[in-house]
Amino acid sequence: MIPSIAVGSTHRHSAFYHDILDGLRAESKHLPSKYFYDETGDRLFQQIMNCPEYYPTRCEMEIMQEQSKDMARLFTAHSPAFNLVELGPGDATKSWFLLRELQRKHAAFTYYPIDISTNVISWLETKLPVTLPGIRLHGLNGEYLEKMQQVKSFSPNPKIVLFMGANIGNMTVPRAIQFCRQLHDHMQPGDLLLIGFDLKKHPRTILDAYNDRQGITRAFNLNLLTRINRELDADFNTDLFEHYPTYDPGTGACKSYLISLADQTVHVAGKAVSFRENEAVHMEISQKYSLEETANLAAQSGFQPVHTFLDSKKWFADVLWQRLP
Ligand code: AVJ
Repeated sequence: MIPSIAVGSTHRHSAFYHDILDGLRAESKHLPSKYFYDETGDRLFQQIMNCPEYYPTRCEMEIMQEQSKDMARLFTAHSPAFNLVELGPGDATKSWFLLRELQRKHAAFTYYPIDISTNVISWLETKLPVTLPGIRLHGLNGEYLEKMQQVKSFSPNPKIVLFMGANIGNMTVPRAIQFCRQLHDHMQPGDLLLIGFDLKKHPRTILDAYNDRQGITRAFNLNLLTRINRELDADFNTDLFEHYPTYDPGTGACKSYLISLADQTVHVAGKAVSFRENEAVHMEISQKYSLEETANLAAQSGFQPVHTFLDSKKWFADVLWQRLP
């Protein structure tokens, strides 16, 4: 029998299709937050970063504005010539301060931003040479680890890897350990890694950051349902799901859920998915760390902490690690 070419067949093999349906069919329903970032999601995230309640971006920006000089000093002392690899640079507004300091010091480095979005890479390749004339820049479009491997074939120089913006928070702690071990395996002994962590602080401050009064974070979560409707021929009614952010100060896990407000059946690419009233769909984790916990993560993944850069409120840390042999 030849399988019939049914409605939705164009989606059948996409990773998006499989990830969404697997998540919705699981015992505890979940949707991967990496899919938040379509065009609308990118715009909503920009708006979140401007919300009064969403502090992490401003804290890390302060670190980069105030301490890039110290960072650049540590980097150039480490190696006269190096490859500066940035994972998920966004518009590089934060790393820009570091790049400028490195240029001022006439450091011999090539900047390799790695991003899954072609837009991000082409934007950086057009814009950065304007404000940072003479920058040696080689954008790479694709998966982090795969592209890191490729950097080695371009240049044998030591690597300094940046993974900022608390993006590591979107992994559970076990996943973060696994990811840092993979980074370790893609680096050489002595190479440096700078990771941004959102730190534990008053639980109310954290919860408010994911529950802004303007409802932008709510829209950010619901937008994934709209994206699924558009790209997978689904029929979610976003009015029947409620944004429910949580923060557990014990574990440091900040999790967002969508709660079904009714017994309902939704169709995704022709497949029926049922929700009970009050059933939760886990959307995103933004894990918070203490400084001790970041040091434990380093120890468990083959790195030695070298330096900690904190903002004035001590709400955010960019930690510098060195890869052990
Ligand atoms: C981009 C992953 C750091 O988890 O704080 C912001 C994304 N989600 N508000 C975060 C996000 C809801 C953000 N990161």
